[in-house]
Amino acid sequence: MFSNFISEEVRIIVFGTIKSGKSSTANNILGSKPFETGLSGNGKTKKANRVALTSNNKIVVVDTPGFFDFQDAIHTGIMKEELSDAINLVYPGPHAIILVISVIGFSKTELDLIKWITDEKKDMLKYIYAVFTGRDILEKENKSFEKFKEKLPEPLRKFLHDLKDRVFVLITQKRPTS
Ligand SMILES: Nc1nc2c(ncn2[C@@H]2O[C@H](COP(=O)(O)OP(=O)(O)OP(=O)(O)O)[C@@H](O)[C@H]2O)c(=O)[nH]1
Ligand SMILES: [Mg+2]
Repeated sequence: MFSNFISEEVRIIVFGTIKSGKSSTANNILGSKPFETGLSGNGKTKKANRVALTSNNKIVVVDTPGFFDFQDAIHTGIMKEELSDAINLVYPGPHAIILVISVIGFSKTELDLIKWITDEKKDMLKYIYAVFTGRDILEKENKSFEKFKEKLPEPLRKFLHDLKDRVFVLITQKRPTS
């Protein structure tokens, strides 16, 4: 398995807006399902959670609660609290911070978040990877990711362009209805 080829621990934080598919992405990376996923309720994931791949503990993934409204998350301090909780769980620091975005749930929250990262959290940028969940939904509509990207707001397209090859479009878990 992949984990047999890495000699050092790899520490990954998964974050993003509510219901974007963070826990599904985290499970996907680990190849098991330690994190609860689903559409019901106000946010399945309540606190930053750390799970290490059990075979040899070489992949550590921290799943985080989603935030619904970026301005609210900043003003109430939730954003800072969530991020510092997650960072504390990956001492001495993360190798990757995965920003999860759903192809169906894209909103102003993501735009605000990206602006915050690029303006105020530049030190985070070198760790950021973007994962779009819901590739199956694009496939169902016969839409390529390139076509999907054309419709995205300019700041997000620029952000993705600057990430270069650190952008992935995945099927992390199908919605129960599909
Ligand atoms: N069709 C489809 N559905 C997905 C995909 N990834 C996740 N989902 C669905 O999206 C819903 C939310 O997934 P979660 O992984 O729980 O999302 P989350 O961001 O962790 O949610 P919270 O912790 O509640 O913020 C679930 O019903 C998943 O089945 C995908 O690639 N395709
Ligand atoms: Mg979750």
